[in-house]
Amino acid sequence: MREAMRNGASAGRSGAIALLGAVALLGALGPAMAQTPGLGQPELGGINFQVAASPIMEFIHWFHNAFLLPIIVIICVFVAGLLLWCVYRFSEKRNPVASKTTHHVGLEVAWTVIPVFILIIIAVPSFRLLYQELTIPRSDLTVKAIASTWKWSYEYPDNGNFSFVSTMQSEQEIAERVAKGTPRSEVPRLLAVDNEVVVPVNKVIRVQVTSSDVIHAFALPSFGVKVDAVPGRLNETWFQATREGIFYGQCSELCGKDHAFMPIAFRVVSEQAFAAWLEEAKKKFAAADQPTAVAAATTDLPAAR
Ligand SMILES: [Cu+2]
Repeated sequence: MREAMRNGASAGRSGAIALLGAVALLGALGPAMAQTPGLGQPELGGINFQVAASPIMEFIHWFHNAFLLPIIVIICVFVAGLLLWCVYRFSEKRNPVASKTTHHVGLEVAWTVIPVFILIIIAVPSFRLLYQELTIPRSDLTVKAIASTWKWSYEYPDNGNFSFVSTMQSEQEIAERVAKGTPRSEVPRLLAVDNEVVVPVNKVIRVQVTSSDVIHAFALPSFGVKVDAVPGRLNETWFQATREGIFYGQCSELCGKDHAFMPIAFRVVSEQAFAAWLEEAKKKFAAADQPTAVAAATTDLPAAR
């Protein structure tokens, strides 16, 4: 891109157009470059969920932060207040003669019925969220994620059926990428990988998840996705990324000694950028897909004589 900008400055009208194009591309890449803290990766000292980048994660944010949290705060304050008031009001000093009351029908009905109503109120959005997580809409693209100790491989079954392995990068490899111009925020320690999964923005992505050895779990917090990777089973989940950028997740099932070192990296790009990447990836990863060539035997086996 820098080269395009340099050429653009030195050559006449077409150069100016190229320069404009490069500036436009820079502008388009802008949001992805300046990674919002907490978007697609954890932030230092963060206590909230990661920033939402899918409708499901927005629903999870609302359900937890705006719905459940106020309910549990009200209940906790009420119960703690009641306890403190009882300690104060019914101490031996203020209440020397204890009441002999053992039953109160009205109270007993109230403290049974009110919690039931609270649970029913919570159940309504809870089941709605579960339903939306588990019902996969018409998908535009399928990505198959296969876990193994301790890396992920990915397949694009409906887009050329190529596959590739994605492994965590060492700190030295990260330093090399930063030296080549990748923003530091895009390649966090213990999360950056060599081959990122690339998907288009605003499209429904169906993710099929399985494992080739032990149980792992596929999780991408900013998309609100977490599903077990079970050997011999094909689990499914989905997400619709609403913004471009790089999104990281980790294996979320204790799977063995390198459980902490098998990150998941999804890069969300525009539809055009995805089409361009797809063409390149088909060529790049096709070579790895070729069956291993075995030299034909030219001499008869001793047993065949
Ligand atoms: Cu694992």
